[in-house]
Amino acid sequence: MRLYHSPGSRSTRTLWLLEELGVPFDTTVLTLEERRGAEHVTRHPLGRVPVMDTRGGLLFESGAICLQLADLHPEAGLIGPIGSHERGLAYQWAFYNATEIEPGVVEVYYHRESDPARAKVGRERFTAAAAAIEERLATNEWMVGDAFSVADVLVGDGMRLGAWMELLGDFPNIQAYVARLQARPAFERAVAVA
Ligand SMILES: N[C@@H](CCC(=O)N[C@@H](CS)C(=O)NCC(=O)O)C(=O)O
Repeated sequence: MRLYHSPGSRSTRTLWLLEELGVPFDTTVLTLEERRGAEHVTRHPLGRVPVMDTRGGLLFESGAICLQLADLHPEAGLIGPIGSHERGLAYQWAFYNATEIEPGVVEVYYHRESDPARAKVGRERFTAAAAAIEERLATNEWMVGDAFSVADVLVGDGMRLGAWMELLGDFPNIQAYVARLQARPAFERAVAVA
C-alpha cells in the first residue's frame, strides 16, 4: 500500500490511522506543485491528497480511505461489524465531520483575513456542529462506544483543524480530547513525517 501524502494536510489522518493499525505501507510525499501536476491528477481528479494505493487500486477522500483501511484490518477493532450499530455510528461521524465540521473550518481558513463576515459565518457553522461533539465528550471518552476507533481519527482530526483556527475556546471537552489524541504514539509518528 502507498499513501500520497503532504504533511500538515488531510492526508495526516490517513497516515495516523495507518500508524494505529501498525501495517506496512509506503509514503510518497508531494509538494503543492506536485499535487497539481499532471501525474498526480491521474490519481486524484482535483490534484489533492490523500490518495491511497490500496490492495484493489487507487482511492481518494480521506474519510473513505480511513473507513476502507479499518475494514481491511478488522483485527485492529477500529470499526464495528457490517450492519452493527457501531458501524452505523462510524459512518455517521465520518459524514458529520466531512459535511458539518470541516466546511466551517475551511471558510474560516480561507476568509479570516480577506472577508471577516464570511469567516464569521464559518465560525458559527463550526461552533453549531462542534457543540454535538462537546456534548458527546461530556460523558464519553471516545466517539463510538467506549474505545478509540476510526471515528476518533476522523472527528479528532476535524477538531484539530478547529484548534488550529482557534475555534475551540468554548469547548473544554474537545480541547481535552484533542490533547488525548495528540498524545497517542501513532499520532506522534504520523506528524513526524516531513
Ligand atoms: N475532502 C477531501 C479534501 C482533500 C483536500 O482538500 N486536500 C488538500 C490538502 S488538506 C489538497 O490536497 N489541496 C491541494 C490543492 O489545494 O491544490 C478529503 O478529505 O480527502
